[in-house]
Amino acid sequence: MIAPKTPAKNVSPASVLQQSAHNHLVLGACPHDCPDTCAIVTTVRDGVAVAVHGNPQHPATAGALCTKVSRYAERTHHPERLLHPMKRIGPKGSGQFERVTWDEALADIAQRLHAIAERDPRAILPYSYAGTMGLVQSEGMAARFFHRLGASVLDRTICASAGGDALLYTLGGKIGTRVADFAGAKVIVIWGSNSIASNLHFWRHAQEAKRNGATLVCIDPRRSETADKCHHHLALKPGTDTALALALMHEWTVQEWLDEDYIARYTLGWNEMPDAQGRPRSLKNRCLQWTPERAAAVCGLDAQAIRDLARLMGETARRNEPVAIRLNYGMQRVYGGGNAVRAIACLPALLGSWRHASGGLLMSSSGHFPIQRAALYRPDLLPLGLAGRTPRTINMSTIGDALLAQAGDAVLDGGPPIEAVVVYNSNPVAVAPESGRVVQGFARDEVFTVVLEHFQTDTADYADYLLPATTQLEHWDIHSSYGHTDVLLNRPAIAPVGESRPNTAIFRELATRCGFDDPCFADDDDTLCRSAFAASDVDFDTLLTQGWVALPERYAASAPFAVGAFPTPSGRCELYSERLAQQGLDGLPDYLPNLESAERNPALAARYPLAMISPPARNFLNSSFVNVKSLRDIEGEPLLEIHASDAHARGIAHGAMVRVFNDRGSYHCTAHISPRARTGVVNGLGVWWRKLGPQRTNVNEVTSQALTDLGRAPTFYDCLVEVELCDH
Ligand SMILES: Nc1nc2c(c(=O)[nH]1)N[C@H]1C(S)=C(S)[C@@H](COP(=O)(O)OP(=O)(O)OC[C@H]3O[C@@H](n4cnc5c(=O)[nH]c(N)nc54)[C@H](O)[C@@H]3O)O[C@H]1N2
Ligand SMILES: Nc1nc2c(c(=O)[nH]1)N[C@H]1C(S)=C(S)[C@@H](COP(=O)(O)OP(=O)(O)OC[C@H]3O[C@@H](n4cnc5c(=O)[nH]c(N)nc54)[C@H](O)[C@@H]3O)O[C@H]1N2
Ligand code: SF4
Ligand SMILES: [Mo]
Repeated sequence: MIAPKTPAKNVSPASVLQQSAHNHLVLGACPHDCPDTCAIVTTVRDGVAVAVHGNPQHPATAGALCTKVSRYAERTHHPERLLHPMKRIGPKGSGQFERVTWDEALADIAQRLHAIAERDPRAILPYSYAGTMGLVQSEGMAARFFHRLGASVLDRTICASAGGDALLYTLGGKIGTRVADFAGAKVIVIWGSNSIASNLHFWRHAQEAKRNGATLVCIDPRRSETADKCHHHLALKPGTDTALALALMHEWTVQEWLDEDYIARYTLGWNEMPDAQGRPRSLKNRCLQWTPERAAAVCGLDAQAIRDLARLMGETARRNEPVAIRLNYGMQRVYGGGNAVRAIACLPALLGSWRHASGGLLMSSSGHFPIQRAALYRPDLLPLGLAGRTPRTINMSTIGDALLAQAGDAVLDGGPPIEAVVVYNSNPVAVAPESGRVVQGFARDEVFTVVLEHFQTDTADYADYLLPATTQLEHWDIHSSYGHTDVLLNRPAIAPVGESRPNTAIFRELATRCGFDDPCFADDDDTLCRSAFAASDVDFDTLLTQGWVALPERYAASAPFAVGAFPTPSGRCELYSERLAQQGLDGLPDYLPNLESAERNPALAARYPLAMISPPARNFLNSSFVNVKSLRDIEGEPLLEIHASDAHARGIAHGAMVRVFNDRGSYHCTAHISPRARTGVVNGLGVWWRKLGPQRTNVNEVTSQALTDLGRAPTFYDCLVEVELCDH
């Protein structure tokens, strides 16, 4: 274990916890893919983590963790934790393994990867996502190793790249309203986000605003736990957010609620003339085509509800009071998701909401962090392994097709078939779209598969080698956030469980065994943690003693766009994006119907008339925690929420087992006739482990590998299905 260069001070952050002779407290960070990035305090007794609490001294955490992570000790000391390296003995996918030594496993893996790399390293694919968000245990050593090898580069699109690109083209980056500033807003629109389930610490600030008289509005096809607690809920059809946003602009224009001064000074594309090709460059002209009636028909809403929302936002802004939007990822998991985020990201500029610290919009705060990515991940090493070949990129969202593709196929970026895949921090067999193809791909004997995991997940079943990884309680890491603007340090609280090793240690060892002697492979985790923010004035000693440190003001100012200064090429909020136009795309946001919709594909909609969305269940985090019994007991079983009229039309009673299907596949779950579902839309809550669901399937059997308009992201919520009662 690595010792910190500065000895830890005896920290006692806990007014809620008593440090005693038997207990000691260790400061850490929640590693999960969640905007809140909580500071955690682990109580350790006799080498065992007995409890995990929120750090009361970290303002963003305020001493509270969500239910899931409150069970982190249970997850860490779970009886099914992987304790030893294992090698496959049964057929691929059977999950049958025998114990081997680390030496045996690493020697064989290094030898096999090296042999492939000598022929063509692009045939090796690292597959990882956000099992841990830590900058070090995610890609710290892994990226260096795969770059040096010359392996395929993974396009990490599965979650946020449609919205991320949209924000980049509109605002210039993932920058926004500070989360704590929402407490001062007068109107908060929670758009495509179930904050109570997935962003609890934002909800605290929204509650405070509500107590101070703010009006809360939720825009979500599902009547979520958050919608229950807002003053107004607009349950639009999935994938129609752009139409709603354009109708809001329409109303603000005709009612003269716009902030013409802000628009003139700090935006581009509101009033302009057509460009050289004659394409319109005026968002004003476009939105004037979107009356509330037209949008209402598209969205499945009342025109009056749209007018009321426009009035609420418009009049509040005219009174010079802050209107804030909490935008999240719900609406970007459809074909037009990038355009939807672009349209919504234009709204605060039109009302001049950015003038207020408590106005504006927050989607992700990750762009505030000055992470030293080049030093940490060493992309400069990539050409070394390639011996004159061009590197290639594989999109993680089409992993099913990629594993099954032939040499030269587009999904392989024109390169060779995949011969080896190394999975860490991810569970693609459960979470990637169109599971039928994903499972078929991972089942191929020709694909040498290594999985680094805490548990024997659905993906782990397909491993040739399954390697036990440490959890957050057992390793060092450093964290940025996509909800707040603090840096957090995570210290190991206990020794690695069993023979588990940090991801970094495993890739460091593989690098050595492949003969890579670049000095960067000798960096220990302490060095990696320190290098993440090395060039900025994030004070590491404060991190060691306090566990977190706020980013210096120059990176994380309140009211970032009060006087424009958008980090776009024009320095303005780009309602019209010349960069998009140059790619041959529409420079203005427009409504793009779902690929799977009556508008675009009436024949498909006739066969599969229900739109399915699959937002996460509150007590799971993607597919993590599904195997923690106390949390699974709360969720019960895989559910499909369905409106009473849609259920009755199909003879489906509450609690019945149903089959959800389309041309891609089918899965079984229990129907819940629920007011949370609107007519025509079913909610298949995710993401269960396949092997813990009925018939060993989950919701991704029916989702598609089609990609979004921007950002090459998946379209999980652009998915037509039919539902029928099961025979048994
Ligand atoms: N408890 C819990 N927390 C999580 C996660 C988890 O799995 N469980 N996952 C984490 C991850 S990886 C992420 S990316 C974030 C996601 O964070 P959010 O994007 O806030 O995700 P959700 O809470 O699922 O909210 C998405 C909401 O969008 C709605 N929605 C679906 N389609 C549409 C649409 O077309 N338009 C609109 N307006 N709304 C739509 C869904 O019904 C859902 O309520 O949450 C993180 N936090
Ligand atoms: N139908 C549908 N599918 C979805 C979504 C949806 O809304 N609907 N959401 C999508 C989204 S937003 C996302 S982000 C993806 C998430 O997909 P993933 O990033 O794959 O997330 P998880 O399913 O949580 O799997 C993470 C795995 O990493 C492991 N892990 C955690 N920490 C470590 C570590 O330190 N080392 C190693 N080696 N392993 C570790 C965990 O045990 C867990 O099995 O899923 C997507 N899939
Ligand atoms: S999952 Fe989110 S809310 Fe829960 S402890 Fe982690 S950062 Fe906090
Ligand atoms: Mo995500």
